[in-house]
Amino acid sequence: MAKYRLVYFRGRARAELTRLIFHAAGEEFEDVQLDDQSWQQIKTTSPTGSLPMLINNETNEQLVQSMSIARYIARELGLAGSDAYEMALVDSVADTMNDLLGDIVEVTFEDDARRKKERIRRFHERALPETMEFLDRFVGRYGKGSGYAVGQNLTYADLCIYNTADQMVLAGVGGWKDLERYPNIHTIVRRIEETPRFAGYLKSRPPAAF
Ligand SMILES: N[C@@H](CCC(=O)N[C@@H](CS)C(=O)NCC(=O)O)C(=O)O
Repeated sequence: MAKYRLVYFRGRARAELTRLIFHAAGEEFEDVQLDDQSWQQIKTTSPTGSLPMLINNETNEQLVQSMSIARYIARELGLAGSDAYEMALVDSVADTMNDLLGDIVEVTFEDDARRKKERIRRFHERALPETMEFLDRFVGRYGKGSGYAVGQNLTYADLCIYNTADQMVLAGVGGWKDLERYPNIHTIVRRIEETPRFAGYLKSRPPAAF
């Protein structure tokens, strides 16, 4: 039996980062993907009434909040950085990417076509370039040419970068080409795509609506 069960909807949004961390570490996990009807039946079992929720199958302990879950699993599986300072640098990339993911999720769930177009315009005018210019410099400084975001090894910071870019494309907010002007970021994204254990998973993922 897998130690952990990750419960979310049939989509990527706030759960895919943790899925990527499990895959990066080669750690088996139960990937429970609910439809809305099944969710309504168990909503009261989530401490916050929301998903994602991580359940330890051995202790039945639950954890909520997507970034807390991702950080916890990354620490457990050795993908969080090598010392306290490196961990903080990794977290700062993750939080930066999570802010951008928030913008993308907002666009995804915007039903009004005019407001959606306006949000996408603002995303390209401000959020995307400001974030990526900062991050590209950051990776140049702390990745030190390793091809990873921080230090000499893969951490969940790299997975956050990939995941946010992937969700930007999935949401129709931007394209992979938008990353080409940020060389350090582009290198990380290509590297994740080409790493065999990810390539298999990325190709086998079911199509997702969000
Ligand atoms: N800050 C929380 C947000 C959780 C959240 O808003 N989850 C949404 C899906 S992305 C949800 O559970 N919606 C269903 C509901 O509230 O009933 C996190 O990052 O986990």
